[in-house]
Amino acid sequence: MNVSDLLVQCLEREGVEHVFGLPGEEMEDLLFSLRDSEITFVPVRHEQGAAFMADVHGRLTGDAGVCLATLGPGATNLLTGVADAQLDKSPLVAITAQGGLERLHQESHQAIDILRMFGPVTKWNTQLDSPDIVHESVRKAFKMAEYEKPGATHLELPEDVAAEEVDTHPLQNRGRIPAPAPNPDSLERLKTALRDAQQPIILAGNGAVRTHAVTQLREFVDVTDIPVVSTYMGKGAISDADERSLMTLDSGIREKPKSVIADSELILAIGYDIAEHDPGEWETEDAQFVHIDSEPAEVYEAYDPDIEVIADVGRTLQSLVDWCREERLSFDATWYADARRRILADVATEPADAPPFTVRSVLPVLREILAPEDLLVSDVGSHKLAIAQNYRTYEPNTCLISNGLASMGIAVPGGLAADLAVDANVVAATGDGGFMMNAAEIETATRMDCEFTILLFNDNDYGLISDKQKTHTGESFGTELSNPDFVRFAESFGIKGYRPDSADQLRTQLRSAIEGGMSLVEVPVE
Ligand SMILES: Cc1ncc(C[n+]2csc(CCOP(=O)(O)OP(=O)(O)O)c2C)c(N)n1
Ligand SMILES: [Mg+2]
Repeated sequence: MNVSDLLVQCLEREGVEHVFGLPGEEMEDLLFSLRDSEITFVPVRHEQGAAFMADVHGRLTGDAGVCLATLGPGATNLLTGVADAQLDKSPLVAITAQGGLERLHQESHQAIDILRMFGPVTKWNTQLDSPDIVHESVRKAFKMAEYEKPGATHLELPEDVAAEEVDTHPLQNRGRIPAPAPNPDSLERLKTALRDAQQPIILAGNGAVRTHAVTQLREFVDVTDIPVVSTYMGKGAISDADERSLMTLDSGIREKPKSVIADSELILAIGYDIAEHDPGEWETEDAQFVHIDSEPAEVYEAYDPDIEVIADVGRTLQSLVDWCREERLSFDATWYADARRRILADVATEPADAPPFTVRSVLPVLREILAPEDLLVSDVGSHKLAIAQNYRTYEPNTCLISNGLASMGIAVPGGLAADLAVDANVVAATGDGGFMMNAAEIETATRMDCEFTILLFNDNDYGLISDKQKTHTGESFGTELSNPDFVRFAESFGIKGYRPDSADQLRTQLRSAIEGGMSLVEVPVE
């Protein structure tokens, strides 16, 4: 057995089903080891696509997604998706090839310091410079990627080491390590704060969904009537059909530009990271923050929690549920009723009779077609803001938004990975800009027999950037685009292409697209 065989055996032992990657000659041994394994190797069209696929797989399943690239340009192309996983707290293991150890001290073909380059965008990385460390290093890469808070790790495999003989065996994945129970003193302080509160509010972040605390969160809300506002990445923590849901931090702000969070004096931030949404924008002034999470809060003047309960989020919430039941503690549900009405009115925007439509007006149509457990993956741009604010989400992990690194280009590869991971309809919503970055992965999707729908909001513009420029200066520059005929572009990949000409067609074509196979719906937007 050589090192490549062992590495692949280690991946099998971790339960890996897909490796997303793009080959290079320095990883020949590894490719043949993959060929002879239970794992499906998914060749992609750009390494960034592979990393986004692994990123979305990790976010949806909690099991690290694996992506593979060659040395030099392969590794540099992979970097953005790896950084995305790291800032979105999504477990991912990146593997890159490297030239043989005998030439790494020199300037040599395609050799760059990949280890150093990946260092700042991973929790941990190492070079597999000896056959004897491979089994431990792979186990460590998965263990570190998957435990709270999850993120990216990276292994570099030099070509000569890959071919060496080895006789160690994969180490066993012993399962998730439970986080500790909440500290009684912190919990007491939190109870006191709750007892004194008039209008508490819950801010549900990425970690509320990621740590599977949703059941306890919903029970806590049922018992107390405390309203929930989520971050973009916390969408679905509570169902938006629930009267206590105030959707996301920016929902309804078009009518009343201050978030509802500003009306509360006690903000219970659950699984929230400041990378998701800047507390500096909240105008919360004298409000008291409680940070309920698996790690202490980042230090930031605008987010300086009085109380931090650092423990398993679900267990903390369960303790609160039990205590609130005993105490019969519940809160006034009238103070946020207006905000909920305002948000729902905004969400109900109807599409115009003919294009151009607006993203917001398409979302209720989409919501009608998709079942609660169906999945929407958003790209990054002005369409993302509309989706974050106005797309009603009923279940966790059914509206995936990247809001840590917030990189354009995630939707098509993300849609592919989601389609492989879940048994539900998948829609990848994207702008024309982000779509063209990784549109080539449509070919990967058809080759993998995927069946998802690309919902392309076309404004022939880097819309979010021109919107912001216009808000600041009244004009825009450097954002206008021209595009291919997207319907014919889709058809050239052998998938169905649609471009609705009326509100009726928007409904019927979107339904046909979602119910049919792989498809693209271009929606002209303002
Ligand atoms: C990789 C990357 N490059 C640049 C940006 C900055 N950026 C954010 S949104 C945006 C425009 C997105 O345009 P498009 O995909 O057409 O979506 P729209 O805003 O028009 O809905 C840009 C350039 C980014 N977030 N990611
Ligand atoms: Mg655009």
